[in-house]
Amino acid sequence: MGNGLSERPALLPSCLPSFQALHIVILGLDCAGKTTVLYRLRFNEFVNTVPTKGFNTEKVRVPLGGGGRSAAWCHFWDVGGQEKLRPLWRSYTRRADGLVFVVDSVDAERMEEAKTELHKITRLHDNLGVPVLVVANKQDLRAALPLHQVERLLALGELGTHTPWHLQPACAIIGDGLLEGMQRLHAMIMKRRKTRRQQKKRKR
Ligand SMILES: Nc1nc2c(ncn2[C@@H]2O[C@H](COP(=O)(O)OP(=O)(O)OP(=O)(O)O)[C@@H](O)[C@H]2O)c(=O)[nH]1
Ligand SMILES: [Mg+2]
Repeated sequence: MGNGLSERPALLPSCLPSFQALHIVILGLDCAGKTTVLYRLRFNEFVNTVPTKGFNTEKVRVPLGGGGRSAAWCHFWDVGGQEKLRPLWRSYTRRADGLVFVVDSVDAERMEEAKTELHKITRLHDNLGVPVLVVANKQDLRAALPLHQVERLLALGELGTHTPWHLQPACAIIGDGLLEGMQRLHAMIMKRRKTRRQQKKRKR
């Protein structure tokens, strides 16, 4: 994979203004690695996690390439993935610009469950058309499913023509793949905004 966050300087602190920050919600089954993703993006280091009982939130300036000159402020919401917490997801996604759906690539047994949750959340009226970055996490482990199998088991092709998605292999503990994934998500969000602006203009 390479080109991971681990090879980059620490991200800028989140004390700078965050107006116009993108609202990004990180979802996925429990133990998929959501909080590890969040803190890798925020601190550019591995943070040992405990299962999330509610949510974690961080504002992060995510570099978009181009020699570090361009970046996007993202306000991340990482919501606990335990079954009893999943009904809460929809209240976090209501005004989301983008979703990050993290899957444990080793957990073949629960891919079906992950698929059900992914399709359920993307089909909610408020989330129609919201771009999704699917993170195939834990690719550092030997038993990790290859990307094409993750794509098939999650039935990403059935997400619908209105939901742009990108499947990104990643290892959140060292950061591989996360920055590339975020850049793809940012590009999808910007494309959607442009399309919506053009549609509004045409209606006038
Ligand atoms: N090997 C490996 N382990 C990982 C990776 N990402 C996360 N983990 C581990 O997976 C476990 C669960 O990670 P969390 O980030 O707490 O998972 P979560 O999705 O936030 O779980 P909930 O808060 O319960 O929803 C931890 O032991 C992490 O260290 C990865 O890329 N590779
Ligand atoms: Mg968590």
